[in-house]
Amino acid sequence: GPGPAVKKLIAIGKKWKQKTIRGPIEHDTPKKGSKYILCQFPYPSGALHIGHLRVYVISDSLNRFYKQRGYNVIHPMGWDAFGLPAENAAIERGINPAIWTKDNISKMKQQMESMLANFDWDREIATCDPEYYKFTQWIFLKLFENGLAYRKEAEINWDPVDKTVLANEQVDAQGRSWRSGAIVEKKLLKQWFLGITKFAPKLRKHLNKLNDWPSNVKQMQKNWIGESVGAELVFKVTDPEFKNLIVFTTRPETLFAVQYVALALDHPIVQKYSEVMPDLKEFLKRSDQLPNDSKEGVHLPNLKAINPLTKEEIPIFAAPYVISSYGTAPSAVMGCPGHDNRDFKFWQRNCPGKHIRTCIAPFFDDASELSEKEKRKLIETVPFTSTNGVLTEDSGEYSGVFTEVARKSIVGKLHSEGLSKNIVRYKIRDWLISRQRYWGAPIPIIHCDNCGPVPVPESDLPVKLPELRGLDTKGNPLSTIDEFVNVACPSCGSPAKRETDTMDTFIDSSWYYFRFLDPKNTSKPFDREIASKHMPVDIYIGGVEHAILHLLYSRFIAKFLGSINAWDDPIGIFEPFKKLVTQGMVQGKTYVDPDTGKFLKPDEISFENDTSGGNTAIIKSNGKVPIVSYEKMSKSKHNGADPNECILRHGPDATRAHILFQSPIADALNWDESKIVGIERWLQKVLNLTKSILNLEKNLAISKDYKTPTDLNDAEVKFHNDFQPLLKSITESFEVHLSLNTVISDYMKLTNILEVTLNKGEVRNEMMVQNLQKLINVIYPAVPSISEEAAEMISSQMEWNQYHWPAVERTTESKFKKFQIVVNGRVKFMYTADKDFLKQGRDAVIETLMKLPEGRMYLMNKKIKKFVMKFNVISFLF
Ligand code: ANZ
Ligand code: ZN
Repeated sequence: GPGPAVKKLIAIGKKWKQKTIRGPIEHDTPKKGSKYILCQFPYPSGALHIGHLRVYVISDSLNRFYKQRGYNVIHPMGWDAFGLPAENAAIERGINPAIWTKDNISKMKQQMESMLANFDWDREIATCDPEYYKFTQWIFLKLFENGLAYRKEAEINWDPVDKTVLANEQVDAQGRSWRSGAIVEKKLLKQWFLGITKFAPKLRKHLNKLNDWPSNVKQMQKNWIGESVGAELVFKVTDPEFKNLIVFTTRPETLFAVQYVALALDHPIVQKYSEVMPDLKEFLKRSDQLPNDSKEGVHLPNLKAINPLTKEEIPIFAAPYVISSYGTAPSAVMGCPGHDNRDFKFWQRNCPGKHIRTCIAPFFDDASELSEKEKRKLIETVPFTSTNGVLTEDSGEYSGVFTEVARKSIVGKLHSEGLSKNIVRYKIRDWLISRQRYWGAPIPIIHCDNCGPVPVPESDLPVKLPELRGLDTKGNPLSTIDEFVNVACPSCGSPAKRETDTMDTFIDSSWYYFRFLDPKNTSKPFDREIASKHMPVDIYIGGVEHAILHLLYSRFIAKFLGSINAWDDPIGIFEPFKKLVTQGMVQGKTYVDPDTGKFLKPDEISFENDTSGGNTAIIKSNGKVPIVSYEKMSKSKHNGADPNECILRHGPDATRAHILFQSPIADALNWDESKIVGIERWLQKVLNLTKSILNLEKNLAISKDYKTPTDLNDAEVKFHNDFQPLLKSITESFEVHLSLNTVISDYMKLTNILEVTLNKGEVRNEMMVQNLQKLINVIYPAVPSISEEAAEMISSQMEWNQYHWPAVERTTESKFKKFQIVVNGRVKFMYTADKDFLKQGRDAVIETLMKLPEGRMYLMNKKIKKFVMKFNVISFLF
């Protein structure tokens, strides 16, 4: 168990718990405006894990800092409460998902309080509350009204474990579900979609304005949105039924090297020819089993395409590597093996040995730093995929022209012939939002045979989830509840059926930051003025795993809400999060048996003292030394850490400071609880120091507006000058660099300066107290209960505002200066005098020096040939 010193830290945490979770009280600095500091709200699983703790420690520290700086801080907390775990618990254990969720919320709230998080609990929301999802449904209706919510039959991602549909964003590169990890299946189903693609140009363009976002997150969004600037070119085909075939290309200047056209398997030409080509029909049948990047293809021998520029006839293939169209023109590609990797591979496989054409060569200007060898290598590279180059000799009037220039004039020429159209394409697809599950917001639509899909009238919102005792089926129980399903059509009154799909929970979280600003509004999701005043969120803290999903959806919904005038921002870009902070993962210490490769449980390890005074882990069963590494925490690796236990063992402040200290917030944090002792020692030192400084003089009290005196002695100057840069560094680490690990190390440095200075005893007591107060002020964001404890001691002796953020003072100069006395070019001795010493003039200076013992030794009875005094040098030439 913890020793007495640590026990005291734990007790202090308890003593100040209520006060610290209420946060700093208002103080008298004029308000500088407001700050909206938000951390991603959690799913109420029932237990905070250490990753949660890290986010909340970061956001709470920033919250307290800005409050001390005089801002009105909005720092809310709520619950992303719909979703599958509640439903699965309900199925497995027969518990009502609403009750399960409520229980978990109250457990997690307690855990947040035990780490002293200061959240605006009066803004608390849970997305599963009817008062909340009423407005999730309202937003859906607005999307529907604007043609941005629609239902269509589509090939969708089916998660066979969770028995529901997933959005593209929720399937990883390996084709697995983000939630269950199951390999996703394709199914054809009628589903609801949101028109995020309509916002693709703005979602792409405005990424450039997000200067305070990590560049990796922006890059991931860019890739996901997948903007391609190119042209649709018309290839005539030798089939009277089709005549024209449209390809999309970003490289029209490669037309001189095009050797074939490839069609997606769902292209109407492919569909038609499969009727008469058994091999094609058979190929289509087994195409499901082909990998995504398969370079197989089938030649359509009875058909040719005509290159719109060279008028040459070229072959046509059906090829699965051409990605099917979604609603746009049927997909086709002009194949250019000499300049494109995918086309090159396709050509090698389907036309092995056949000549590969090129029409672009690298261009080297005089300034090129490449060696002849490197140049030759580049010239010989096939495919040559660079977009920088010049067109080769066989390119007619474009020979020798730079690619960019050739591209523009070729497109211009084809355009005038009606064979080209400039176009920007996006890879992103509309957002599939219907889920065949119970625990989500019902889609507010009624299907009527006469009227089609009819929106539920706004006055009938929310469409409430019918209560269920317990669920016993996987799949969607809503469709089996007749009272829920059977309703009258709101439009014509005839018997109709309610939509039984619920919404993807990512819709709930795509607008929650608006609701936090106006959480009790019963008539609207949020007030326009209030939202416009406080949006965007100033600092948003969360995990990088949401780089695409949540962060892209939120940007979309914020822009949509902007487009319907639900909020306004002065620049009109409707970005929800100004600064984004993605905190690194917390990794657990993992022990592996070197013989078996098995992950070991903590109780399979013992620790022995090693020669250097540290601990060596030993495997109990075989006495061997395990392999130690830090890895993502998981049950199977037995490397998890429970934040509650850490708080119980070390108190909340030590836990908080330890988390901040261990690594920069964007980096991975290797969790090692044993390293917390350094933090504990520091906290004890802060308390001891407070006591000692206050004991310097009984009844010492400095006034609230005590100023650093001007008549400082050397020791005081040094003290002052060491202290101020650290205060500045701490302030900037919070405000500018978000470097919270250096904040903690600066705290320790400040503490040491105080301690050393106290021990030397050369600084007047008032100054010691003044700087102690500043230390206690600035540690408040990270270790609030220790700050409170010290503040209580100080305040019992004098009036003082603990929640004030100290201003950084300028460093001062000493009144004194050290002068070098130089004789015939050599420094003979030093003399400390008032810094204005030289202003007395030559004679007075010499007279003073002559009186010194060293002066008598080096200067007396000599004839001065030359005398110079400048800066801190006094020079004699004899
Ligand atoms: C000819 C060409 C020559 C191309 C060349 C590229 C290089 P990004 O910008 O990455 O999306 N493409 C067009 N539609 C496609 C589809 N449905 N499935 C697969 N590939 C498709 O790439 C755009 C390029 O991807 C287009 O430019 C086209 O190939 C191919 F040296 O046209 B390109
Ligand atoms: Zn109707």
